[in-house]
Amino acid sequence: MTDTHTLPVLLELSVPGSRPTDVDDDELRRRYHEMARIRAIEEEVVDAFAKGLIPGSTHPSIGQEAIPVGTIAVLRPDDQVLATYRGHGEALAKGMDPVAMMAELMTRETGVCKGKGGSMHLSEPSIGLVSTNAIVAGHIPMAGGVALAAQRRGRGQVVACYFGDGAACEGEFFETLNMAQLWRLPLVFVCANNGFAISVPTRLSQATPDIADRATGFGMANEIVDGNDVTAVAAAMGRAVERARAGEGPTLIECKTVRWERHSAFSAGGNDPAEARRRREAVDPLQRYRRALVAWGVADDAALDAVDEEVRVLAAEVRAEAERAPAPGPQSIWEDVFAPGPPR
Ligand SMILES: Cc1ncc(C[n+]2csc(CCOP(=O)(O)OP(=O)(O)O)c2C)c(N)n1
Repeated sequence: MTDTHTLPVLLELSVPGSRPTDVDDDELRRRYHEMARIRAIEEEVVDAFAKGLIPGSTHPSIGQEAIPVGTIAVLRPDDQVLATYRGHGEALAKGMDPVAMMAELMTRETGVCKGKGGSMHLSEPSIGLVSTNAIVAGHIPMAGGVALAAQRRGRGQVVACYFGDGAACEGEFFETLNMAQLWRLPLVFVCANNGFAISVPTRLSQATPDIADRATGFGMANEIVDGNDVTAVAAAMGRAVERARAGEGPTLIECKTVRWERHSAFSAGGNDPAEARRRREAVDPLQRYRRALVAWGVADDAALDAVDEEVRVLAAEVRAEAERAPAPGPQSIWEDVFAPGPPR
């Protein structure tokens, strides 16, 4: 079978594109900083996992940073987000404190969920990060419910729901698309099509090359973007959010991207991790955006090198602080649960 599934543009072929006219220089530079910060923190996560500091598993979003940063850049603080186990980027971009996130990954008492959620179950409703979720597609109908509640509140809030190509094969995905369109919910479906569901390439699991097409069957607006181009992602999200706030209903945005070398930091190897790394680096969203900022005269290489260094230092500090945090005490198993306390 021929692989007709489109991929992000290779760095060597990419041209910077035009500078967005509706965004000032500070915001353009902030987006680079944000992508670099997520990358640096994720690299610490991978290293901390390898050293046994993160129980369970963890799913890096390295190489997919343009998706959370580009989409959340156009959201309001009171908009809401639901993401997957590969959701550290969304959590950070939505405003989660990185130390509280890292402490959660290390299941420490100071974690954002007091160490009870771990890497795959982050939640901080006060910043609009409703949840990340380990069940593939399980959060998609939940996002439909959150969007229905937002619609009923009538404050113009929008909900963004992130998921992968594998999730787009689940029945819940189709059911939610149908009801979201029927009820014109203020919901943006953001599919990070990174070409793989664990070990299964999309060409062996998807009947059609483009996931965005599935929205057409429900009469829903949809777009395909190069998910490694933060500017293109933000522009598509801007259109979707405008539509949602205007009461015109949901949009499905398919962001074509490339996965980190393995499904998770726990998975052994995979097909060829070195080849996967080369593929990812060839379409790196950070390098791509760096070129654009330099071409537009918004920043120079020296300034961007300084950002890279600043976030490396910050990420190391984040990790060190999380490592110093205590583990939850045994009494905490009786806290934050619906079941009654210990037998007396
Ligand atoms: C309902 C359900 N089925 C299977 C799994 C096991 N599983 C975990 S991640 C994953 C792959 C999902 O791939 P995709 O949606 O493309 O997201 P990606 O991991 O590539 O970001 C699977 C099958 C699960 N967690 N939940």
